[in-house]
Formats: sequence, structure tokens, C-alpha cells
Amino acid sequence: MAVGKFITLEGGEGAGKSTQVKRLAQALSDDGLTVVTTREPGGVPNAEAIRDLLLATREDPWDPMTEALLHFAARCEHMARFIRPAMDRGDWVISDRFADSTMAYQSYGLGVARPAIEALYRETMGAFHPDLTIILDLPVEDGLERAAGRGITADRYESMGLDFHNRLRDGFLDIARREPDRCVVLDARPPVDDISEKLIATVRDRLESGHD
Ligand code: Z5A
Repeated sequence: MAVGKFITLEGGEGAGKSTQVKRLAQALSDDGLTVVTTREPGGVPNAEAIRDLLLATREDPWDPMTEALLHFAARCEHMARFIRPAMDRGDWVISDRFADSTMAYQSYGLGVARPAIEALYRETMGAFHPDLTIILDLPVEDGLERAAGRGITADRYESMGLDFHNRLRDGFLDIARREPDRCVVLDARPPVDDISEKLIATVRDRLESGHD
């Protein structure tokens, strides 16, 4: 049976993931592949319900471990009801964020121990990993400025301070250093078209050559 591929886009606020997910999906569809796009937290109704809990501004913030558990709970629903069935059909799945965001935000950002996040991953995802992860890297100030420029109210994560966002950026770069076979870092500062060109070429080069 055909098994599709799973590609994730990661990065801090305003890095351009949503913009690039659409462009990558179009390019791969043009190559004749069946492509579906999704996002985390969310992607299916049960996970979107958890997303609403997570992104709402709260007087009494979640304990960081609770937050990590909620992200993994959403991910379990997403995996069982969307990602796995799509891949079993042979679709290529592109997700705007996945588990590297939990490592970056809840561990590097909020202090949950790395082994705890790794254990949650193993228990919930087993040996499953993205085929390719693109990390869009951008100076924090630029990303927050772009996110603010969208004209919608900042969510709970966007409202956290510069130190938090710098830890995230360092966290994503560290994840890429630890897993160079899976992760590619792209500079997210150039114009949208230039980034798309590089990103699409990277995906074609890494994943399409062996595809039948
Ligand atoms: N989170 C977590 O803590 N733990 C987890 O496990 C997971 C997530 C999975 C989800 O929010 C939040 O959940 C997220 C992490 C946390 N934190 N926040 N906030 P979200 O999905 O609503 O937000 P986001 O993922 O950060 O997306 P974003 O802020 O919308 O950014 P983006 O998708 O990377 O960027 P964009 O929407 O494509 O672009 C932003 C703006 O910049 C837009 O106006 C574009 O037109 C513009 N843009 C894009 N590219 C460029 C370039 N190259 N040049 C100039 N302008 C550009």
C-alpha cells in the first residue's frame, strides 16, 4: 500500500510558515502528488477545541507540563483522525507546526525538561517522525513585527516577552543541530518568493527523487 510523506514547517512567530505551507502544497500538487495541509495545535475538531483552550489569554496560566500534555493530547487526535489516515491513502501531508514546537515552546521556552517531552513523544507517536522538517529562522523582533502587522489580536504566546522568544529561536536551531538528517533551516528574512523557491527545491531534492 502507498504511504505518503509527512512534512512539517516550524519556526517562531511570524516566520512565514502559513504563507509557505500554501505555496509548497501548490508546487507539490503541480508535481502530480495528492497533498493535504493542516496545522497544530488543531487540524481536526477535537484538537481545535484544545487549541482554543491553549491560545486563549488566561488569568491563571497553565502549568507548563499541563500545557505540554494538552499539546500532545491535541496531537494524538490529529494523528489518529487526520495524519495517519491521509498517509495511509498515500497523500503527502504538510503541517504548519508539529512536535518540534512542543520541544521549543514548552521545553526551551517554558522549562519542561527535555526528557519529559521526549518520553511523551515516544508514548504517543512511537517511532513516527516527519520525513522532513523545514525550520524558518528569523530574528525575533522581525517575526513579532510581522505577526503584529497581520492586524489581529496577539494570542497568549505572541504576548510573551523577548527573552522567551529568543529561547524559542535558539531551541529550534538546537533541534536542527541535533537532527540534521530530518531538519533543514532556511533564512526567513528574504522576500516570500525567494524563500518559496528554496523551500520547494529542498523538498523536491530530499523527498521526491525516490518517490514512485
Ligand atoms: N504551540 C506550542 O506552544 N506548542 C506546540 O506544541 C504547538 C504550538 C504545536 C499556535 O499559534 C501557537 O501555539 C504558536 C505556538 C504554540 N504560538 N503562537 N503564537 P498560531 O498557529 O496561531 O501562530 P503561529 O504558528 O505562530 O503562526 P503565525 O504567527 O501566524 O506565523 P506564520 O504562520 O509563521 O507566518 P505567516 O502567517 O505566514 O506570516 C505572518 C505575516 O508575515 C503575514 O502578514 C505575512 O504576509 C508576512 N510574511 C510572511 N513571509 C514574509 C516574508 N518573507 N517577508 C515579509 N513578510 C512576510
